[in-house]
Amino acid sequence: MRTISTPSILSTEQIRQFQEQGFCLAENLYSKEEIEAIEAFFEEYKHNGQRVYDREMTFEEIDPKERQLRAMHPHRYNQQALGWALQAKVVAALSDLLGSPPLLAQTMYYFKPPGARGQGMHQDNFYLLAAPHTCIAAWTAIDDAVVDNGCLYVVPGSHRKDIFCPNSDQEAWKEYGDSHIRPFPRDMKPVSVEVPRGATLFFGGNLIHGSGPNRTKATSRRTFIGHYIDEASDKIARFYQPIIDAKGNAVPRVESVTGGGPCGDGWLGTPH
Ligand SMILES: O=C(O)CCC(=O)C(=O)O
Repeated sequence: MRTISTPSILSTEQIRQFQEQGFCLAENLYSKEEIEAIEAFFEEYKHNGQRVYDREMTFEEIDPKERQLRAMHPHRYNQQALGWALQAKVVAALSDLLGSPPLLAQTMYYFKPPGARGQGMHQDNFYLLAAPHTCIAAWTAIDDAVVDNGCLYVVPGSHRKDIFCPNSDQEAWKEYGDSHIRPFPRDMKPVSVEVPRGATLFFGGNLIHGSGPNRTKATSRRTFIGHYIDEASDKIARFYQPIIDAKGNAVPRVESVTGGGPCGDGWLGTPH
């Protein structure tokens, strides 16, 4: 990743935090009206099935017992969802962090209702296999994401490490989303990152992260997520094709590689 000298929307402090710790928070990139529209769109989908989509959209029940649901790649099936992923201020913030306009690889929407399990700790580029640079996430809270309803946990500074998670020390990592009490390697200190409704957390594809369970009785923790790659990328796992540029056009020059798959799959805090 390169960084431009004169950022267009983020502050130098936000960029410094991203470079040093692997993540930073930006408020008010999406307007109040946009957040309400995203919320209404996915609530309609949940209640009315696939009729709101132009074409059938994958809707994974990633943990049926605990109702941990996520919509996968809504941008491929609906223009509005594509527009939210390529919203101008989000693209500007990503450009500030990457040093060039981002390419879109994935969108997801997590419903995470009361009682849902968390997501086991992982590094996103384990799944995306973006090369030569790692990927980046824009994670926008639709509900205030706090410890009680299952906010993200990140290991600050771990973005500098190679991809090794969830490959190593599997039991410790995969249980994290469920219990928060499993032992971690000594130098790994996950911290909770609370994100208010409407704010966007950016984090690098090598940053170790996961999320806690939703322990509330009545509060969901819904999130709209985009994963992006650097303009210089020339490889990505097949699951993420087609790669889309900031104007919404497919970018055929990015080659598919075998392996990888849906982000976080198999590491959802449930014993396997
Ligand atoms: O929101 C969550 O619970 C997990 C999201 C995640 O792991 C990701 O966006 O890469």
